[in-house]
Amino acid sequence: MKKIIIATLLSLTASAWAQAPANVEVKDAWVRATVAQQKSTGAFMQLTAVADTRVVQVSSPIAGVVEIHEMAMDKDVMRMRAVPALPLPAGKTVELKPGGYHVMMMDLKGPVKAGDVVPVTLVLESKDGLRSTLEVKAVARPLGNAATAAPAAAGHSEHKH
Ligand SMILES: [Cu+2]
Repeated sequence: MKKIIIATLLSLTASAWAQAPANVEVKDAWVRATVAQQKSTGAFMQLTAVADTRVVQVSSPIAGVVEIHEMAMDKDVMRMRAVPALPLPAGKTVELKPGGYHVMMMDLKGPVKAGDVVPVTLVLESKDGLRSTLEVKAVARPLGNAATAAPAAAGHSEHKH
């Protein structure tokens, strides 16, 4: 009898712990590879939360400073700026992509080569303030085409004139 109670308690604990990381699904995580002397790059992914969640902090061992940025129009100029948190509304896929939200990695400790697997840690906060971490493995992709190399110049801004 005692054994059963302990087992039940253990499984409750396990599910409470598992709940937070499983709360957010990550798809297609990647980092833009760098060229020589480049000191910053971006990480991109698709995030889908089961319940309302916010990404409140991001870190990576390859970068000294990591921020969440958004690209936004400011008087006809596309600029990026740091946001304190990235909201992940329940059930809605939030896409971090060139030209939109991205994880900005600055003060890089070395070059990022295509094929490198870059660990990225997201700190998530639930609606009731509970925090958990989510480990993401982002694969570095080469600077291939203009769309990924120059997100600021591509896209909507050109159509507004
Ligand atoms: Cu940025």
